[in-house]
Amino acid sequence: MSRLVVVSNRVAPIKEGKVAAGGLAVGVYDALRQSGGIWFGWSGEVSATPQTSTETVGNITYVTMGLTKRDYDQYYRGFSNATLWPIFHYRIDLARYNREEYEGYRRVNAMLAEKLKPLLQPDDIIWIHDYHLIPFAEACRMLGIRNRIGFFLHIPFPAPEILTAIPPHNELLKTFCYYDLIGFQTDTDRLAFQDYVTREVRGIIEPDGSLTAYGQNFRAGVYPIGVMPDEIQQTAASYRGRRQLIGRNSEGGLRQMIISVDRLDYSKGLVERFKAYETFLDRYPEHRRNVEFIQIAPTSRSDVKTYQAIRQQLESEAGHLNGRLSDLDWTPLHYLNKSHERRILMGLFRSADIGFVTPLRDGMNLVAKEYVAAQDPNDPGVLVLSRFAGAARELTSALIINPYDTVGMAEALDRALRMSLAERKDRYEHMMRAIRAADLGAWRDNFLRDLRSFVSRPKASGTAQVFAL
Ligand code: ADQ
Repeated sequence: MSRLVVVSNRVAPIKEGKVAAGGLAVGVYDALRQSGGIWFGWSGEVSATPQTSTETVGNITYVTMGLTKRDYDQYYRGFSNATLWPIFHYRIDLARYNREEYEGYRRVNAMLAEKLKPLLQPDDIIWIHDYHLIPFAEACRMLGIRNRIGFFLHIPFPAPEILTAIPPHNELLKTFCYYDLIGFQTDTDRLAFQDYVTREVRGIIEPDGSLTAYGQNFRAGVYPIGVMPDEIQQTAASYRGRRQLIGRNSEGGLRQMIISVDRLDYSKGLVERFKAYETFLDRYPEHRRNVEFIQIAPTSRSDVKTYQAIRQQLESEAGHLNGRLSDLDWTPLHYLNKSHERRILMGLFRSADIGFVTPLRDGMNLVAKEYVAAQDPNDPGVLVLSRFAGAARELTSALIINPYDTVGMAEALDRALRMSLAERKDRYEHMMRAIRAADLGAWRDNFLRDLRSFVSRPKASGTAQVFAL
C-alpha cells in the first residue's frame, strides 16, 4: 500500500497506550498507522528563527516546523482565523480582510509545500486538512509534485453569496481545483461548493459526477466525520466520579444536569444558549433548584480580538444569570473555562440528562456524537441539537432546535427533562444506529478509498468545455 502523508495546521502525535484524544487526531493517526507515513505541519512554536523537528515513532514520522511572528500573524491569526473562519461560519460581520494577511497565507502554504517536497516518494498519497491549507495543492503542483492529493474541509462551506465577501474569492476557489478529491462534512456544504464552481466560475459537472473548472478535473464528496462509539461507551462507563459536581434538591435527590462542552468560539452559540437557559428557568420555575447547567468552554485563539470580546460577553451573561437566580445552596450555571481530560468529559456526558449543543453554525460537532455514544443504553439522556450543526443531518432523533429561537430552546429543555424513558431509549437507539453507520473508521476509509481510486478525466474530454476565468 502506498504511504500516507497527512498535512494539517497542527500535528497531534498520539503516544501508544495513552487515552485517545479527540476525534480528528485519532482518525488521522489510525490511518497513518495502517499505511505508514508522515504527519506534517506547524509545531505551534513562533520564533525569529523557526526550527524544523523530525521524530519517528514506529512507522510514522512527525515533521513539524515553527513559524515566524509575521507568518503566524498573517497566515494563522489573520487570514485563517479572522477572515476564513468567520466567513465560512456565515459571520461576515466579524470578518476582516487584509491583503497582506492573504499574501502571508499564500506564502506560508507555499513555504510548507516546499519543505514537504523533498520528503515525498512518487506514490505517496497526500491528505490535507482544513481551511488553513486550502492553497496547499496548488503550491505543490507549482513545484511539480504530481502525487494524488485530497483535501477535507472540517468546517462548513458557505453559500456562494457569503463566500464572495472575501475579495480574492475567485483566486481562492481556483486553488481548490488542484485537488483530486475534496471532502465535505454534509451534502449542504458540497452543494454550496458545487454551486460556486458551476455558477461563479462556470465550471461543469461531468457525466461521471466529477467537476471540471480552471482546466482541472476533480471530485467533491461527502464524508461526515464520526466518533469511535465503543471506545467512548467504555470510557464513559468506567468513570467513577459520576455526579460529584451536582448538588441535591430539597427532597435529597440528585438534581438534573444539563451539559455543554465547546471551544470558546462565537460559532458555538454560547451567548444564545445562556439566554435560553435563563428563559427556561423563568418560564418553568418548577425546574429551579432541580437542575444545574455545566458549561465547559476552554478559551481558544485568545489573541484574536473577536475571541476576547465573546469571552467578556459570556462572563457577564453568566455573572448576571447566577447573580439573579442563585441561592445559598443552588448555583444554576457552572461556567468552566478549563480543558478537561477526555475520560472525565465522557463520564460527565453519561451523567447528564441533557446534552445541550446549540452552535449557530458548525461543520459537524463531534461533541453531539460523543454525548450520545457516552449514554447508558438503559437510561439515556436527551440530545438537544442545533439544526445548524452538520451532526443534525444524521442525528435526526435529537430534539432539533433553532439557536436563534430562545423560547423554542427553553421549551426543548423542558420537554427533554420530562421525557419518558421509552421515548428517550427510542431516540437514543435511532441515533446510535446513525453513529455506528458513520463512525470515525468509515470517515477515514471512505475518503482514502475514493482518493486512491479517483482517476482524473483527460483534460479535453469530448463533452467537457472548460471555462477558466
Ligand atoms: P471543533 O470546532 O473544535 O472542531 P468539535 O467537533 O465539537 O469542534 O470537536 C471538539 C473536540 O474537542 C471533541 O472531541 C471534544 O470532546 C473535544 N473538546 C472540546 N472541549 C473540550 C474540553 N474542554 N476538554 C477536552 N476536550 C474538549 C472542528 C469543526 C467541527 C468538526 C471538527 C471535526 O469546527 O465542526 O466537527 O472539527 O471535523
